[in-house]
Amino acid sequence: MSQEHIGTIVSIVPSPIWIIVNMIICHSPSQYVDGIRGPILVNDPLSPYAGQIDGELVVTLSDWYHEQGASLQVYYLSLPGNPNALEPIPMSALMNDQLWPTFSVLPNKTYFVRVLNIAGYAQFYFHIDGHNMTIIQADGVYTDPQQVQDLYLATGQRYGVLLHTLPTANQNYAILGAMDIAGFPRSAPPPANPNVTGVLVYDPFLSIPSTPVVQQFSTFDDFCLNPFDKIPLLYPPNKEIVLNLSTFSQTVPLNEQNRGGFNNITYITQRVPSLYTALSGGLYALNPIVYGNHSNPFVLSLGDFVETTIYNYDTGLHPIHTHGHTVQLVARTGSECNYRSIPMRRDTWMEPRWNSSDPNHPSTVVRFIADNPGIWFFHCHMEWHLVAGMDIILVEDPLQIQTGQPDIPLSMKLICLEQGIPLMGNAAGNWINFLDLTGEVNVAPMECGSDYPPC
Ligand SMILES: [Cu+2]
Repeated sequence: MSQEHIGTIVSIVPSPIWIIVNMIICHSPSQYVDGIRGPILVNDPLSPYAGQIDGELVVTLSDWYHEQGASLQVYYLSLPGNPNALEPIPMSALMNDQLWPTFSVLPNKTYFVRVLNIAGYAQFYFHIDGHNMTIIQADGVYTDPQQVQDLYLATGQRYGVLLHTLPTANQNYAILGAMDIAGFPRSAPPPANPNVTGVLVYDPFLSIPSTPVVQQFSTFDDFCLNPFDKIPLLYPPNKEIVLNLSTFSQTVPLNEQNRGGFNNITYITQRVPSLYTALSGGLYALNPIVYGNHSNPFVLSLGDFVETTIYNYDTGLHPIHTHGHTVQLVARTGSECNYRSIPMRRDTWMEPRWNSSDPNHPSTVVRFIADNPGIWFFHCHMEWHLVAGMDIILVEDPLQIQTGQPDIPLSMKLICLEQGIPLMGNAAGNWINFLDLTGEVNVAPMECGSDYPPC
């Protein structure tokens, strides 16, 4: 890839946030698992906890494969080659992209620890021997203090916790990041190294602790967290979106693929990016058909109170992530904190697993206000599921997008031109008759890795 995209990120969201940087996202999205990922830390001088913090630590948890993401994606999506749609299992857990990282601390201090799961596939438990933690932030949303023993982080989730160190420096302590291997396919071989250990160093001249054995992690239901700002439950919703999450097959001869999606629609990249369709569509931008059926678009009006219910028709784990919003965590099957008057908000939440013998499908319910015009990706945060099409787009107030962002940055135009991606038109690239979808992409192209041009 010879082009670069120069942009400016303006964030009013307090830390930690993170982004995935993909240089050639259309053809090799799985570069994410190759390591093109990392945290962006946003310091917040107005943090309600600012006066309590003596220092900061950043901990990333991730999974590492010994093959490149593009090859693994080809394997995963191939129905003939992978008939049971088994996700590639990572080889190793990493903490701050290494094994045995050290974190120096002083006794009797309070540290703000930002913990991020930037793995492509694995969920993680997080544990610090001999210490409790106090959650004060989830996905950038401040919470009331909630003391916990351990954390559970789905892919894409971030926590900010306060760690109060012990009064004396007579021992160093292990920090454990442990993959939730119960979430992996049962018939797949387990990871070679599912645990990674770091060290909370009180005194570098004292011994390094060994990897701890935790019989049972003690975690906290994030639907039971309390948002610091006490924003009440949005009521009543005037826009309902129901999404049935499932996996299925594309049975096109010689192009049979394992796919996933919502409402039996698998997301497929269209000829024209949806943002360009919205920008060039005039009033047609309000009509969902112009984005293409396989963009799985939902058009929202400014100010809509949106309720989204996601039913899990698959037996696997699915951490759902939305761009553009933090959503109110209204209900989750099995939670004791459903339909509270002041629900927690965050941008990534875990779907409950479905037991295939259960006629009822578990679900989550979230709400948000459509107050942020844009084309927002809403998807499972596991990279393999994302590339299999477990995604929709929220087309939020498209006429305001046209007003607020009337043009595309030059560097982005050059990237598209080099790849033959049109800058205007409906999903199929038609711009004279915006309602003519002849040519929209209804079949997921054969995956063939990172070769360019695509096969
Ligand atoms: Cu998923």
